[in-house]
Amino acid sequence: MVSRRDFFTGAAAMVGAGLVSRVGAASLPEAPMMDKAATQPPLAPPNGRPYNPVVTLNGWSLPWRMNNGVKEFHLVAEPVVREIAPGMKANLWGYNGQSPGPTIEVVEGDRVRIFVTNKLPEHTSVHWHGQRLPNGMDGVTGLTQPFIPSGKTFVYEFVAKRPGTFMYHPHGDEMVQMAMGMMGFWVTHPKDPGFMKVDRDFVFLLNNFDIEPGSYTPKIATMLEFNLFGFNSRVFPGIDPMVVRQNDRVRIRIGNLTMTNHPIHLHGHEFQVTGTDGGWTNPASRWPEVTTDVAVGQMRAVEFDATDLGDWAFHCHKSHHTMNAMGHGVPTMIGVDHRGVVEKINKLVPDYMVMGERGMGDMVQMEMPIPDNTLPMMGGQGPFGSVEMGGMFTVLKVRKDQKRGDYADPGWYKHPAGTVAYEWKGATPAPARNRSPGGKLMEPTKKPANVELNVRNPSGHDSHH
Ligand SMILES: [Cu+2]
Repeated sequence: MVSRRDFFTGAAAMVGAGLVSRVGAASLPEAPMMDKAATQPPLAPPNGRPYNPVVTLNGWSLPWRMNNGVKEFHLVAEPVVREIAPGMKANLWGYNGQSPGPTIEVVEGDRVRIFVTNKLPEHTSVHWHGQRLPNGMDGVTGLTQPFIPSGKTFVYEFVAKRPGTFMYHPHGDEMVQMAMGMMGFWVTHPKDPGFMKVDRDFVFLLNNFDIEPGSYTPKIATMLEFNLFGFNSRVFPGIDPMVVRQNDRVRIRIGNLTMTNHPIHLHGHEFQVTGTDGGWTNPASRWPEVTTDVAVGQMRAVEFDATDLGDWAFHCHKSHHTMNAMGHGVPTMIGVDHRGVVEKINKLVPDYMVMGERGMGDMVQMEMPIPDNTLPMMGGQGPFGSVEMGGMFTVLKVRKDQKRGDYADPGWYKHPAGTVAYEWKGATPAPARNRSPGGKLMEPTKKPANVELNVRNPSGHDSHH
């Protein structure tokens, strides 16, 4: 990666040498690249109006060049290799070395000029999702601009009028380009850095991919049957924790460019939705929640005071979305006793294993061999064993002695003695049970015929995520 220091020194040198003309740019701004999927520290603004920078989960913010009061960014659309989690890489399309692209941070009222170089094998465009801008800067191929041909650079320029939470993505061959990971986050900070100030401001996009175990490239025609669900093109256990100091005011901003909605759930704290795609919510309109649904194309900002110490799960509440590729499309074997069969099969196939007759948790413990370049369907080693999660899952770590501005992982929470669920070792008499079959149900008018229906989806897949 081009370090920020090199970038700014270079930019300053260029300005000093008079290489940047007074009107517009005589040269392209440098395009910083990122080759890591780790969360980068917040990018403190070196010039321009002050603001409180965000932290992009498993991502970074794009440095800019200041040119006569205009913030100039350079995005390069290109094929990238993204580590989805340790043990799995994917061939995606993205911007400046990664997918998603870098977060762009500007301040309300900033004039912004974005150079977009297309290094993809096909044409593209960039739509600045949610922004108020001149129609011709809206990035819709064919409707508001010609497409950006492969190998060409286009310039977008507008004033970031409305503060809030935004996204960017192509608007031309969207089905392919978004399935390949082309998207990025955008934050327009308020002019007054004290407005709705928080101590930590995390941002990320929701993603879905369909990548066959053992392969590297997403299937682009998949409409609903995705097998990998992520935060910023990472899946658990590859998603970094959100580390905060106790009593920090925390904001988490989420953008959804997947094909379905995601009910995002936080443990141990209540939050309020303080921002949507349309701006900040009116304080009188807010109510407390522990789960908020983020629909397709929407952005949500949630806020809370991190009062309670611990390692708190933070995840999508659709259970298929906290599971990786191998867990989808397996038959239900619960309650099927194959012990006798297994012995017979084992004589023929020594490695044969019964899958999931007592649920699928056992399969995590077995650490079954899996194909190259895929991930266990669920896992992630916690202090008490496997977390049995995948996909859209991470941990909010609230610590008393985490220093202000320190995002380093403090390790696992050390629970005070007597505060962890424990095994009951006393007598276990039979519990009381309600034996009434129907309670106070009304009698059916006609008795149903005594027919048992066995419905099975012929594809073996669940098509309702
Ligand atoms: Cu989800």
